[in-house]
Amino acid sequence: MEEFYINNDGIRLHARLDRAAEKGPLCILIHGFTGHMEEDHIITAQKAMNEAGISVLRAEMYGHGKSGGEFKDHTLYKWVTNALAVVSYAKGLDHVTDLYMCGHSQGGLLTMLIGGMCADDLKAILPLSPAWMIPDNAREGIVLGNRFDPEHIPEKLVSDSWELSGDYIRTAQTIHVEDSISRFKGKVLIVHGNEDPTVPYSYAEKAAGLYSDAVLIPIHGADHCFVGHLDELADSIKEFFGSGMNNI
Ligand code: FER
Repeated sequence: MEEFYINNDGIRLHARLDRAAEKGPLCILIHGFTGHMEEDHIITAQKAMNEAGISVLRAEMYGHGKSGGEFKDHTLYKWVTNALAVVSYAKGLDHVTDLYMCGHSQGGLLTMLIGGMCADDLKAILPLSPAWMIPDNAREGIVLGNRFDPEHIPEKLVSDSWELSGDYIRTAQTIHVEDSISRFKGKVLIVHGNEDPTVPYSYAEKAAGLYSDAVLIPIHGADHCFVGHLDELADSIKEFFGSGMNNI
């Protein structure tokens, strides 16, 4: 494992690279809202990909883990800018052939957005429990179950465990994920627990229907982070890379 920082216009993005081969494919892997790269479901995804012969570049986004920026100041726009820097870094690595991107929850939404922006760079994307209702919720005046007036966005949003700037909402309200979905023509693997209390499973079904080449693997009885179902998450990923990707 190599540990380093990727510079994104002065913001240091903490990264870890786990190589699977001398030369070969690489998957970028991103955590969710309040998450980081050492969470059980992130490590499970990393190990499954390594076992499938794919190197993994985990990176932490603005305001998360050991990366720069404060949590309260993060926005999806900042994460998009960060992720583009990570894609650019990965494209510059000599040992990388095909490039993939995977992310959990808000990182899954990010993966869908970057899929639309880097459609020619990414051979496949793997949104895990992707939180792509965030922009819809922001327009409706809901953030993680907390209500606000969507036409008069407060200066800050506060819950028991986090505080966010109103800019998080202002930017999220302008994002229309369907546009990103329609731009990505490669293979998509969506893995989602059908008892996820954070992101409705129906969003996974909707995304799978909208992508031109998507597989949806439901994990029965699993919650948002696949607690107690990590083996099934690993198997879904290994199966996708083992059989699915060889057919391209
Ligand atoms: C929300 C629902 C889910 C939200 C964020 C999430 C900020 C993200 C969850 C995650 O990444 O685990 O309303 O608003």
